Amino acid sequence: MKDNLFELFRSRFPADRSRPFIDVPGGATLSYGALEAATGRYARALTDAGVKPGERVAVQVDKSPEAVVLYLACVRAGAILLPLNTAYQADELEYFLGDAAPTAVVCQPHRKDEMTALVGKAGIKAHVFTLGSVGDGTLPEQAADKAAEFETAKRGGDDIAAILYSSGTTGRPKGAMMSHTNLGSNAATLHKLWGFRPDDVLLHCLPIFHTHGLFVAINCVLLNGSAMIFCPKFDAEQAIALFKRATVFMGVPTFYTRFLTSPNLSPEACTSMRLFISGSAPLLTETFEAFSAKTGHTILERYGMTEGGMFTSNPLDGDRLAGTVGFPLPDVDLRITGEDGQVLPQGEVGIIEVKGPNIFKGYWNMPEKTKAEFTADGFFKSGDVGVIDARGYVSIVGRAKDLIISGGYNVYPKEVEDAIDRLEGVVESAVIGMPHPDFGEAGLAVVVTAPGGGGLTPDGITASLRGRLANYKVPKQVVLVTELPRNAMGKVQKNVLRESYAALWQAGLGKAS
Ligand code: MLC
Repeated sequence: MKDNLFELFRSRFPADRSRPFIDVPGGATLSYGALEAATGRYARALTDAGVKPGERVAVQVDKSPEAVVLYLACVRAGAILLPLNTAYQADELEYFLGDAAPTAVVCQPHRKDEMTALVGKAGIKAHVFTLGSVGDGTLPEQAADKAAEFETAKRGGDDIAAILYSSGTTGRPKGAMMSHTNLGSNAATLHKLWGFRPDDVLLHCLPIFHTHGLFVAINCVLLNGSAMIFCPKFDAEQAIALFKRATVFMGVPTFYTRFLTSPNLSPEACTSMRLFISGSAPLLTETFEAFSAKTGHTILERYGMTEGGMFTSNPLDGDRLAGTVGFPLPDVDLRITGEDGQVLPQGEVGIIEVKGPNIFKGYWNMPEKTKAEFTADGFFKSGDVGVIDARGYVSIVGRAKDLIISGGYNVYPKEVEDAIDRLEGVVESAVIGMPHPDFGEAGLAVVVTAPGGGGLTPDGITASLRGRLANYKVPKQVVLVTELPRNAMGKVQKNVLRESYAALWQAGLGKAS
């Protein structure tokens, strides 16, 4: 039982269980005692619906204290949590359901019929629960009648606690399997490295269906047995007003650029804050410097990905350097390799490879893909291009894979291109990432239409994509062309497109928002 992540967390809960865990501004609060009881009830509701250890529970719900309870109830029941972005559309969901074959699905109340139909379409049998944003829905209703006592399921450290899906440069989205040890070890390392103190209060404004908001942020708080202020959605003004009640903040770079546009960001607003952390996308040096000038705080940038949580971090004590992601975590081996997989000397640019107790167990149902992503000696090939300087600081200098990071979300051009290419009247398309003042990068689609165009317009294409792809994947601009530039091998030259449209964007033809 002790290898079950829930028990690790429970061993760190405060002795006084009336101490707060979650505080929603203007809304609900949840103490550690209430958390303990509610996870027992939710775990019982899940197991009564037939969920057994090792089976999947797909969750697509709004951010709420109950959603956190559900995460921990899944872990406690030994089930595998499958968190899904609320922006995912029917086609995306059908694939995840079919691939992961969950025994239970928890969705927003207004999407119950749609989800039930998707379960049928995906050809699986799953109990559909609902959970709303204010603790409403069939799951909390049914859980209310259950006993709070629940014997935590026995799990080994290598058993899977969660599967997080990400798309890719080719083929179907892949589900990264994170074990109890993967999550627990990374949380323990970060908790120590970032110097969590008993009285810390984390201001939580991230979504909770991805690694950053779900695991990095919440797991540190749970290991600390302390409180978090839990905002349902990121709002820069609200967050700045809440700094005075908090000590630690974690955000994506877009959060910081939005703070910088506020007249209320000042040293006074941040007097109780001790640590600002940034990740999920590159933090521009301008943002780092402007934030320091406006608040006196040096943002701590760290680096990681879904397939292993965090890999590196700038130091808590010591120089936090702009443009770097700091040092490998104490329990993470990180190396830079060349094209033939040879390990490169310090100072040379190559692919970042990582190994450690946090690195995922592989992709769900994809042994071949898993094998391809690991080296013979067990390092995970991150696909990021980096370099290590003489002091040991790691910098990310590029990506080996075709990926756009928009507002902290990964968008794979291939997936968007496939969706565009399926539209009637489209011959082919190329999606490229363009610098964007708010989201860091945003997608631009360059589309070749059939002769006559079939009446397709950029707005029409955007509208068609909205129902098929999560909104953050929909390109911010679509341009129609007669052909795409290709090299001698017939491959589309995205670098040429980036160059041509960089000028177009700056000339104001592109919409920057
Ligand atoms: C929203 N939109 C986005 C977007 N977020 N478009 C591109 N990229 C995004 N990230 C869409 C909206 O749906 C809307 O479309 C339009 O853009 C404007 O929306 P908005 O109101 O300005 O956006 P908002 O709701 O405020 O959301 C922006 C945001 C959010 C930055 C707050 O994207 C966010 O919380 N990002 C955090 C992502 C995150 O947690 N990543 C962690 C991954 S884990 P329309 O069509 O309605 O006009 C990971 C590992 C690691 O990467 O290392 O951490």
